[in-house]
Amino acid sequence: MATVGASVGASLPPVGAAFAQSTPAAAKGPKLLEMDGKAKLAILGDKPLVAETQAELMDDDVTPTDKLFIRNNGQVPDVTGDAKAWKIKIDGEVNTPLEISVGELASRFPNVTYNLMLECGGNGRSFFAPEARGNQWTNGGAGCPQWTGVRLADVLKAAGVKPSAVYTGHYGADPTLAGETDKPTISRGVPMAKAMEEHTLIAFKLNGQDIPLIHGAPVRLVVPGWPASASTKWLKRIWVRDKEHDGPGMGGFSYRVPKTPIVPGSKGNEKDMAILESMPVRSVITFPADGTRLAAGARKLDLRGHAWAGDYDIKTVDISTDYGVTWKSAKVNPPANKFAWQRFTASIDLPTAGYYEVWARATDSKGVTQPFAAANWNPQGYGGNPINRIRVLVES
Ligand SMILES: Nc1nc2c(c(=O)[nH]1)N[C@H]1C(S)=C(S)[C@@H](COP(=O)(O)O)O[C@H]1N2
Ligand SMILES: [Mo]
Repeated sequence: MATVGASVGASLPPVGAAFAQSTPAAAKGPKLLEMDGKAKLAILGDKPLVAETQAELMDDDVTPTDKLFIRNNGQVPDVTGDAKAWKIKIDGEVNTPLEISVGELASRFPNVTYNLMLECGGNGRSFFAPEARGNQWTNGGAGCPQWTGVRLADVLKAAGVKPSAVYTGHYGADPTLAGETDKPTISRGVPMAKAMEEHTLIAFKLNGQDIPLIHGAPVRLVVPGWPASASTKWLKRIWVRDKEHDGPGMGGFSYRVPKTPIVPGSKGNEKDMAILESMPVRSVITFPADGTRLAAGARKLDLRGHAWAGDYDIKTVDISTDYGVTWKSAKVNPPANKFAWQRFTASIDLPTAGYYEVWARATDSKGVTQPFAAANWNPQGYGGNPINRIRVLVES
């Protein structure tokens, strides 16, 4: 196999230079995170803290805790005292409102462990042209760690969901950016069917350990496959609603995509937007890194990556080294469980020395494939999932 040497990213044209719209944030050289227990993730914002996982750090089958991306909307709350005594409330359209501690939760309901995707609704935003409002994620607002907790469905059943229940509303303990504690920083929810899905968890462990503070200690929701904004950290309350939830982050252009395509860069109409539910199909090449230089004579490249598709499985991943003229199928592994990402591997030929772009394109179990450029432009940039591209130089 070819040897992988130093990155030459800076000396090559940006990925997809042929695509005028694509200037990956990484090319600008992001500031790197310095935090105990965390890898040097790429900082996209520091107030609130937002950091994404570089593609080459997304290579593990199970995302290690230190490599999981971070997305806060407000401040990190003070979480002190006995984690097991932390209480969450279930109220609203239920027969018996519950106030239950993390300790009781873990002992009263079956504990389950799954590898579950957590993906920011804005993942891929940087691929939109013109630029959409918000953190300029490339593909690193996503990870697939192992979560342990109880099923939200079991807890809701114990409270007795009324026929009038339509939607959940989630509340965390984090103060707003301005430091207010009397109003929610963000409060999103999901339709009852998603709340009752067996992989939707109230989680208290991440990769077998207590959830670190930055990821929602001591207890958080994990609503896999949907925008992670519903996966409330520092969980305090689940309000079962008799209508679609209307907390901060539910209205306007937030986590919504146009029902009919709008002119890129236009204002759009709030009334023409629909809530983004299942996340779109995406692939990320995790090895080699973008900008890899291969030694002279290298004629093969064994690459690998992950692909996932919200509520759906990955059917195929195709690789091209000639700007999409020809494609070759990658090998795609089954997911560890539903809502886990899938490993793909491919051995590709590099017929001559020189410059290549390697493209990966995943297709999901509904037959939906990644577009060549971020499609369905929207003001806040959701659903940007163009084919993944890396640059490789074979020295002569
Ligand atoms: N309480 C609370 N929960 C939250 C958020 C937040 O700001 N406050 N951010 C959400 C968003 S937008 C994302 S993408 C995920 C990120 O989870 P992570 O930081 O553990 O990766 O948390 C979600 N849960
Ligand atoms: Mo997010």
